Amino acid sequence: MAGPLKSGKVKTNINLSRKKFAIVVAEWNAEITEALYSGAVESLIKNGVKKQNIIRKTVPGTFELTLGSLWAAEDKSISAVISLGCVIQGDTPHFDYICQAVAYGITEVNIKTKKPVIFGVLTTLNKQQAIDRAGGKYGNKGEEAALTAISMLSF
Ligand code: DLZ
Repeated sequence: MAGPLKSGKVKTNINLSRKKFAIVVAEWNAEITEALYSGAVESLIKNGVKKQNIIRKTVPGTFELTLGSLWAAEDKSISAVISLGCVIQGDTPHFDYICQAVAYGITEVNIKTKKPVIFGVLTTLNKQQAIDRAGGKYGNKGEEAALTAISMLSF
């Protein structure tokens, strides 16, 4: 995995067994987003999060991650939200609109709720690039997003 979180475990002095996480999963490209979800869950558990403290929410597509993540973050019991989606470029500019909207939307949710809302969205040119980043040769974006959530809670 690129970035600072290579070991799969985050050094933290917070008690993760008491923290509750929401994972919001987009259904579009489900084969990929389910792999991201598994990576995120495994990573949270490996770092001491209790299975019953991981709440899954599903939205239709990546565009809907913004509102779904806002709803999840508004729940007072939730410490951090992990937003998972996969947008694969097609023949029209739709890709650009969805990617821009969700990146901006998730940023807004972070600011509005003052909670870590992690951008676990793959934006790829083709399906193979997505497979490579959903448990393939370039790691798992879901795992990376989970580690980022824990890092942010340790701020
Ligand atoms: C419409 C659409 C398209 C073309 N591609 C994707 C995609 O690659 N990944 C994804 O998560 N969602 C896609 N969507 C659906 C939109 O995110 C959204 O659900 C619809 O535009 C309805 O708001």
